[in-house]
Amino acid sequence: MSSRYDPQAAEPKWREAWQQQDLFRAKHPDEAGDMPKAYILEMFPYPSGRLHMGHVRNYAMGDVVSRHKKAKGYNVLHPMGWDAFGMPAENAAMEKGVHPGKWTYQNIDAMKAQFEELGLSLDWSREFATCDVDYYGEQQRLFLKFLEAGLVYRKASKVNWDPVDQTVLANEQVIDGKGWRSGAPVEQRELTQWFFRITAYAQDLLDQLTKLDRWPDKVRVMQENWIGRSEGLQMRFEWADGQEPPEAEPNGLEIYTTRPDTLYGASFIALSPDHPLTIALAENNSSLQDFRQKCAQIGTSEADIEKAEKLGFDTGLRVADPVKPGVTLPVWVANFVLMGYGTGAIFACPAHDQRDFDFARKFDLPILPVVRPPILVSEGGNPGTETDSDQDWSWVETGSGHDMMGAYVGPGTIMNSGEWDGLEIADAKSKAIAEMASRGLGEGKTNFRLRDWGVSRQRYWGAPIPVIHCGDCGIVPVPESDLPVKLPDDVSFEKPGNPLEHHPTWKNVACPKCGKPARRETDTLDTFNDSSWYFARFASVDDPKERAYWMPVDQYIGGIEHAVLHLLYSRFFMRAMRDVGEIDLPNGEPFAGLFTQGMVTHMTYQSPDGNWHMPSEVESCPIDKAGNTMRAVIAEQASASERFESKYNKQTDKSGAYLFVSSKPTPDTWKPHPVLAGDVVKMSKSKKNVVDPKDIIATYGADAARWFVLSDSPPERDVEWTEAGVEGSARFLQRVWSMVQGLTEVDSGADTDEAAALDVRRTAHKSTDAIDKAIDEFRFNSAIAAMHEWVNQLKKAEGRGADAARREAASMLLRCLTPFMPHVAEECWQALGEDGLVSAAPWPSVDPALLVDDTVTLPIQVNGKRRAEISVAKSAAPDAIEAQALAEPALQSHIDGKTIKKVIVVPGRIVNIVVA
Ligand code: ANZ
Ligand code: ZN
Repeated sequence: MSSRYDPQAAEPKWREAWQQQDLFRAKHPDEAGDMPKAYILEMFPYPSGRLHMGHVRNYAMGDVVSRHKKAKGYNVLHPMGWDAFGMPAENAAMEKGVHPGKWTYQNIDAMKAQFEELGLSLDWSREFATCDVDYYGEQQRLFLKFLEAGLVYRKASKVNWDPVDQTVLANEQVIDGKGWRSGAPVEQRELTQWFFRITAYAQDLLDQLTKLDRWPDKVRVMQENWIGRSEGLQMRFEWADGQEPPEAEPNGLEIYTTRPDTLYGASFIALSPDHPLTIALAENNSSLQDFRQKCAQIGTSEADIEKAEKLGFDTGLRVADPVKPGVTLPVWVANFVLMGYGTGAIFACPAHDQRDFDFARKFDLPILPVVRPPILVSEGGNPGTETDSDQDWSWVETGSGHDMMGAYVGPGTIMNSGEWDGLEIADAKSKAIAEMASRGLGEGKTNFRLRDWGVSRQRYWGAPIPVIHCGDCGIVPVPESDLPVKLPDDVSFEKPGNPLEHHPTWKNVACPKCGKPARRETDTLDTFNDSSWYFARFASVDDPKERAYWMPVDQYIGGIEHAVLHLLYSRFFMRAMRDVGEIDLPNGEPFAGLFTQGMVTHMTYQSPDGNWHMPSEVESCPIDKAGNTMRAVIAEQASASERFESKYNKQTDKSGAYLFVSSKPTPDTWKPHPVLAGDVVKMSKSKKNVVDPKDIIATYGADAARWFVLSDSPPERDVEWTEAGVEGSARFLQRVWSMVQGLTEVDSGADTDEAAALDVRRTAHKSTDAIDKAIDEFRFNSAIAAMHEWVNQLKKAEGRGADAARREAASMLLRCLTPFMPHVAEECWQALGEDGLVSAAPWPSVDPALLVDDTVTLPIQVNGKRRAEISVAKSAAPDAIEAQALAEPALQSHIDGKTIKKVIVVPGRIVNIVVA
């Protein structure tokens, strides 16, 4: 029998065996009997055409969980599909002239082949791509149901418009105010678009977060902030005496504030550039028009606006200060006030809001502090706060905003505010709200930061929005019998803009209501729609009972980058589907458990000329202590890189080897030269620090790759890919194989050394138990560490008369290894002569009696001095303990040649020996 395990031969063979037995097909609820269900899902991939290491880690984790659950007797659903709509396919069409559909399906084929090589326990029978007509047709049907239920509507809204590509850009596609592809300055445009009413569920989405106890806290916090519930005051600032009320706002200005306690610190009113009053005033005021134009050149995202320089325009209008009789405040237009939040107008309190502060400093407006920080007197005698004592706090005493270095946004009590002085902030808020309400100026109001979800995209490669625009009937839903609205195949990407819009005939249809010529909607749905319910489709295509059985997903695994959008949209979608009778999911929560895994990182390599190099192009060159080998190499290359020599000379990797670019991969273009080993960062194409899973699988096999990405760090943290690491994994595989080989050759009769056998058995049961728990708790690296130790112990026990116990332990070990390295586990399982496939075997049962230690350690004293200790069975009789103690080698020098007068055994505690 061969002594080496050959992954290249073994891996395909076992995958074939699994497939033949259809091992990973989820059972229909009717066949599942009383098996509990487990729906395990990793975020489905975008079919870029290539598997990367991040995928390997993500899907290896899901596979560990799935295989473990299966072994524990669960009916497991572990499906896979493709998130297939989106811009990259259209970019490929524009760049390479290939149809987006063709490009996508080719990529799916290529990636599926790579996926299969990983040996994942997937139920491929449920596979689909979101660009399949069946799938997006169903999505259109859901859209129409939402429309009917009032969960979808159309409104004009601001978008980022790329004037060159003639398309709407997502906020993330605007980089420094420019389109990410065209580089053209982005314009803000008003466009009528489709929206999903996610805000209808804002409170529920927030409330239910607290019940998602198997979600990471950080994701819950991010969603909470994104939803952004705030309680405040909405109130009217009336026009000042003598101020002619402008026509657009005859009764004053409505503002929203979360800090009504700071009303005495109000210094001006700020309107959004898109506030109706601003727009009305700009009609007869060209400089205000110009100002609005200037503001429109900043992106529409809050982050962009936050970063932008403060711009202001004084309208000359004045309102009455609501708390200071006779005082009036100026009305400005400010670029940092958004129209989409609150009322699009604020009162500014520069002393206690940083944006207001920056604005006031720039335009020389008053800064009036009204909150007194909780003061501590520090050693130097200066007042300070509990949080920060080396600030200049003189403004607290002088009451002058001129002395402030920045806005004070911390806790405190109210000052400079008439009757409110001395109140805590919270109490002052309530008092302010009550006062304004009693004067009929306003009332308490809850606001959410969450906006309705704009789902229109002026693109081709997405699900067409299934409505028709009729000149007479308005918006007419496509009748259900006419669904799906298919994308036309014959499209051109030559012209900029939406190919559906350019298509010569596609949009011309008869109105389903009146039969007159009408026009199809040419917007397609944001691809986040596709990923908002795919998991429900996996659960069942059309059987509501089966869908209800599988949902929610018990364990969802994916990247933290999806903490808000995807994970929030999915929560909305399930509520909307539930409310239109499309899913039986009472709490509307799609994912009962969520795990966000860390990334795979790699060291970066850069040449003196600044070029990045792939790890496969870099060789580390070991040197002797005198540095001879390396010196020779560097000397040879000195002309090319002399200037950098001293710097690059010192570059070594972890093992102390020098690094330089090898001439291996492309001998004609590369000349060996030293490279700089840089930071360890997420694998990315731009820094070329990527390792192709394909190469790794070809060299080491899928098991070694899977094992390595799970072994080195806790799964929520990043893991650094190293060649040495994956080599170590490959060695471990061989170690397991040789350990099993050792067992197939021994005659495993009865054990001759009972103590050794017990030891082996105890480790087996303890390890199984620990691995079981570690998998349940997403501590895969701990499980792996336990398996390493276990294998060591089994190796050590070789030839010690415990072969039967070792054989039994190996059988348990293989079942624990299966979720991690399923191929080699099968090969070993077969070699051991076990029945069937280990992938189908149940999780080893653990004998609780073997989990508890039944030995105790007893100290031995000789004439009152502690001299040694022994390990004895808990149940050992005093006679036996005495005999063992006296035989203890470490004791002999203390009792040799002496008379033993007395031995006192206190079972479970101590042994006392009295000698003379
Ligand atoms: C007065 C004030 C005084 C404010 C103070 C803050 C501090 P959150 O908590 O996020 O809801 N605001 C209101 N509407 C706005 C808009 N459309 N664009 C920009 N800013 C707006 O934030 C609410 C606070 O943000 C409000 O409270 C308002 O400024 C500002 F010491 O009012 B505040
Ligand atoms: Zn009509």
